This record gives sequence, structure tokens and C-alpha cells, in this order.
Amino acid sequence: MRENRYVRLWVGEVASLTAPDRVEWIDGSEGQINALRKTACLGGELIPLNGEKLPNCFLHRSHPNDVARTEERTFICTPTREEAGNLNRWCDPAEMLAHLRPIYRGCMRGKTLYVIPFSMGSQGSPFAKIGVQLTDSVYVALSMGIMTRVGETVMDALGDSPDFVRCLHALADCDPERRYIAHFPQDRTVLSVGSGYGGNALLGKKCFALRLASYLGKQEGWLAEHMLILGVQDPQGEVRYMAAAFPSACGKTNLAMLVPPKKYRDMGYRVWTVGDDIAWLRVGKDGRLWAVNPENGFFGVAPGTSAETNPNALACTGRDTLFTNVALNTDDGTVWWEGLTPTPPPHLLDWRGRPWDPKKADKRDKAGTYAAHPNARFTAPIRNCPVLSRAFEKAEGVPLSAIVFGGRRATTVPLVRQARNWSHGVFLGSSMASETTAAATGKVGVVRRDPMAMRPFVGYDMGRYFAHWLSFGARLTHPPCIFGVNWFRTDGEGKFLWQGYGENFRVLLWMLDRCQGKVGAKESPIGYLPYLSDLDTDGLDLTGQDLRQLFSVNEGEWRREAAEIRAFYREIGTVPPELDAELSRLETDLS
Ligand code: SAT
Ligand code: MN
Repeated sequence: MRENRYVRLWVGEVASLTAPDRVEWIDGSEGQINALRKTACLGGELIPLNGEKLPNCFLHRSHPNDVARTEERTFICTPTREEAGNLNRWCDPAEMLAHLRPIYRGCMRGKTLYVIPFSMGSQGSPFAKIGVQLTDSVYVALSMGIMTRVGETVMDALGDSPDFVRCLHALADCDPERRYIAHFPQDRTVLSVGSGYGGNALLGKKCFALRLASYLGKQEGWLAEHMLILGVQDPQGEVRYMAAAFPSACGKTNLAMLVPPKKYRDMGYRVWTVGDDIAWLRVGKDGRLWAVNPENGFFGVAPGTSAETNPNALACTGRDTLFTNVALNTDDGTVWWEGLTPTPPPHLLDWRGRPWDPKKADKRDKAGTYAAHPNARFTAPIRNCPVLSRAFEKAEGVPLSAIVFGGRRATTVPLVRQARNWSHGVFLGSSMASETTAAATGKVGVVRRDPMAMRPFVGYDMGRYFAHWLSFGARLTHPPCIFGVNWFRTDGEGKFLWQGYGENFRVLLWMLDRCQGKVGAKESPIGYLPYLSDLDTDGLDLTGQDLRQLFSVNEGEWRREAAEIRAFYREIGTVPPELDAELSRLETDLS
């Protein structure tokens, strides 16, 4: 592999601090991957699965205290607290290093230090950025090999340059009290210790591609977003692209791989997946907003994924996949999770490896009683996706017709609405809220403000991030239309009013009709709402009353919403005046 003295120097420094027995450079070859899988199986980090039914697939069980992102242990370490802003946990860089150094010291004794050169974005793309991750976990090394482009070609692309993001990860003793996910944006460095879980440990993902990248994007004039990207192909063969932001575990992977209902497929409609979690956005020379997915795999939520809900995701997991915290079927060495099939197979070990008793399953304590952990995941190569867009590898990405902001809201927020213009769209994104999910530690189901689904992922001050978003309004001569959606509204009994999944395609079509100016819309205090006759509801199990409730805008609820947004803006403290004006207009229109 090509040498780079900056990488070598840094690896040397880390090795002398952490004292591994050996250092192994990841070249990305098939032979090396196979050897690593063997090592992981020997060491108990991976369990091989049925080689015929699930070729090259493995099960990983994490430490039970380490099953989700830990926002309360995630820090932005900038010289001043102001740079990190009021919503991030801030720590002085020197103080953080003083915490971390003793934890790292000698923590890799007896272990191998893996050096993983990786690229976010396809090589040669103006979007692409290089990182080097060091880790003591073979599971993390293998996962990085799925989620990013790794190895020799990355070192070739880096050449003699010092321009790479330093990502140091150590599982160490996986002690939650000594767990830190620390970001140093000025030094382009991430230091993570004490967790082997996805977003805490696969540092190319949230740490680099969102937190550090959002900071770089602010400096360099682009955006790093928590968004899926998909293309809708119409019967004439024209493909239009949209990017959609939802908080973790709110169905981004399902929407990205959506299968249109049969009648639309028969008409010739198709959906193509470009990405399911992260989008990097730039203004093109043509004044449109262009997007790439910088990743190379999916880190999807397993529970709820089935041949009905998401056949494409299921197909992604058929080979070369790592499953984390799902149940093991001891009869045939396959895996299972809640929702995969209506009835579980008879002999399962739960996500912790204990015999599972289905009679004890209690939805109030999923982690304690379900077969799979509610945040169980699959890590699958993007090339496995049957509906992968041909544009995925395109250096310049895809031009966006629409941006969608969505959350999980049982009440208040209608199925779909459109922002009046760019700044109203930014307001809509900035005021998003969603019920919390199992993807992060903490209570599930509590409504919290989650601007652009980026609350846990903006690497600097939120108000300045909003200002950065607003600045694109002037730069885009052909801006995408901005929409808000909520698939999760419920009736009085707590039942979802909208079927979701493939039926969301109907909403995508309305949005694209709006982008092309094909249909009108009703003005309301919260943006444009569809004329119900423009949304195809034919063949849906939906009463007229349900439909009205899906779109109802209750002024009392919205006055409460506006008051919460006001309080949230106050908490941020640095919200730009344009957004303040949007909020004032909402308040006035509601009164
Ligand atoms: O754990 S990850 O951050 O990688 C997944 C998610 O929460 O979106
Ligand atoms: Mn995510």
C-alpha cells in the first residue's frame, strides 16, 4: 500500500499511547476480509450464520450496555463554548484530552490496532473526503469495510497530502462511565472510546460525515445532512430526485427503498435508491442543489423489516451482511427479528444469546423481553440493493427537485404540507419535532425538537447552522421545493391513520406534481396543503373522516406548537431574524 508520512506518524503516536500487540493495515482485499472474519469468529465477536441461506453473513452481539448512540457522552470540543452552541455538549479540547489520554493509555495491549483508510464519497468526486480510522475492534473494522470505501485505492487518492480526517476508536473496556465520543472540528479529529455501537464507533458515519462535515460545509459553502436520497422514475422514463430528513429509526431506509403500489408499477413508475441516511449537498453551476450519498452501505434498523414492509432492504441482507443484536434461529443458523414473519420460529436465542420465550414478550419492555433488540441493525453493502440508482456512483451526484422534512408525531402535524418559499422551508426544518426512538439511549416516545433531524449531528452552533441553510436561498436559482411530512399521525385510539410504507408513494407523487406546477394547493398558516382531490387515495383503506383528520390543522394545537418553537428558539439563542419573522407570521396567522 502507498505510504503517507502523515498517516504513518499519527499511527505511530497512537500505537505508542495504546500499546497494541500488532498493527494491521486494511487494504480492502477479499483475502484480508475473509481472514478478519475468521479472526472475529475465533475471538467470539462474530457468529457465522448458515452459509447457504445467508452467505458471508455473521451475527454480532454487542455488550448489553452498548446498543445505541449515547448523546449524553457525545461532545463537541471547540476552543469556545459559543462555537458548539447551546444544544451540543461542549468540552474544552485540552480538558477532553486529559480525560481521554489515561483511558487510551495501554488500552490495546494484547490486541491488534487496525488502520483503515476510507473515503466518504466516490473517488474523484468533488464531494469526496478521506479519513483514516484506527480501531481495536475487528467488528468495527469489518463494518467500516461495508459502510465506506476502504483500502489501497484510498491511500493512492490521498497521495502525500495531510488532508484526511483522523478517527481514533477504541472499544477499550466498554465502560459506560468511561465512554466518550469527542469531536475536534478545528483539528479534523474524532476520538471515540468505550463503545462498539454503530454511530459511536463507525466514525465515518455520524461523527465524520455529519458532525465534522457540517462544520467543514459551513466553512466551505456546502451542507452535510441526515437525509436519504431517492429517485422517482415516471412512466416516460424521467427520474426526479428528492432528499428527505427524518430522525433515526423513523423509516428513512424504508422510504429510500420504497416499492410503489402495484397500480403505479403497472403504469411504469419506479423508485431508485441513492442513499438511506446521509446526503452531502452542493450548489451546482446550474443553480440547482446537487446531492451525493457519501456512504457505501446501509446500517438499517432490522425490527419491522419484512418482505411486506421493505423487500428491498431484506434483499440487501441476503449476503455479506453483519447483523447486530438480532435473534439467532438455532435450528438453521439464520436470524430473526420482530416483524420479519408473523410468527417466530420455534427455537431462538434472544439478542443477548439466551433462549427466548415468546410468551414473555411485552411491548412496554422491548429491550428486556423481545427476541431482537428494538435497535437491532443490519450492516449491508449498498451494491446488494436491488433498486440501487445508477446515479449512486456519479461524481457530481443528483439534482434535487424536492427536500422533505419529516418527524414522528401522533398529533398536530398533517400528512404533508409545502413550504411557501426557501426561508419558510428552512423555518419548517428548523422547527421540526419528533418522538424519540430506540436509536439513541434515553426515554422512547417523548416529543423533542429535532431541527432538520440534525439535533444530535450538527458540529457547531444550531442558530449559525440555520443561517447557513438560509444562505442557500440566494445561491440557488432553481431551488428544490421544500415539504414537511408526518406518516405517524394517529386517531383517538392510537391507531395510525395512514398506512405508510409503499403507500407513501402517493404523497411523493403529489410533491413532485407540486414541483412541476401541475396541481394547486390551499394556503394555510402552516404552508400549502393539498386539495384532497389531487392526492390519489384510490384503493386505500381510509375513511373520509380519517383523511380529513390526516390533514386537519387544529389552531389550538398549533398555537401550543408555536409557543414550543418560540421556547426552543430562545434555548438556541442565535436563531437568525428571518426565522424569527417566519415564527411571528405563524403566530399572527393563528391568532
Ligand atoms: O447509530 S447510527 O447513528 O449509526 C444510526 C442512527 O442512529 O441513525
Ligand atoms: Mn441516521
